[in-house]
Amino acid sequence: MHVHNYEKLWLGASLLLIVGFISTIVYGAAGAGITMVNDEGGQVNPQELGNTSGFDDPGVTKVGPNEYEVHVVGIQFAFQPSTMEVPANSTVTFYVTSRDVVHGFEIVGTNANTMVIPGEVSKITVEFDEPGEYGIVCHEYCGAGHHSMAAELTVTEPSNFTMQDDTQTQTGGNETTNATATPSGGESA
Ligand SMILES: [Cu+2]
Repeated sequence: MHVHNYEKLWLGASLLLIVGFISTIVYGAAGAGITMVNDEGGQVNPQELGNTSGFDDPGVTKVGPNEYEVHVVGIQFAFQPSTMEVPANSTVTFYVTSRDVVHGFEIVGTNANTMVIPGEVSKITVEFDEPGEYGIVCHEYCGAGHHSMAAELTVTEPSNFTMQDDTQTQTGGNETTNATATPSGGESA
């Protein structure tokens, strides 16, 4: 069978396009440090979060030099805590779970993005190189107030970073650490 040269050219070009499309999908799924959230975070009883280590007092905990853990609970229609602060150039591991229905957890502008399922702990590790403000949104429709379900993450200059008081108590007692004032203040005297 005779195939015209012009037709061969088009066949070749369309094959190239198909290979190109497959490559972009493979790169998007496996390249650029992208990994799926798996079940490594473990399981919890959503009714017992108040008695579950980490989720009984959600927030930021220092676990090593430049290493932080953040426990977050999603509820209709908020994240606990609603504001978080970590220093730049640190490794931050988020443990996120839900008390009621399926929620989403996305740190806008990063590739940190997971479903939040009651009973499951979604574990994501993020490295923030630059100080900045990040919005955290719920991106799984969870009910009438879904659109208002958001939180805020502040990545501060490491030299300006001070752990908030309640987390200092967790990591080692507050007798020696109450001399430095936190920038937020918040006294109602
Ligand atoms: Cu939602």
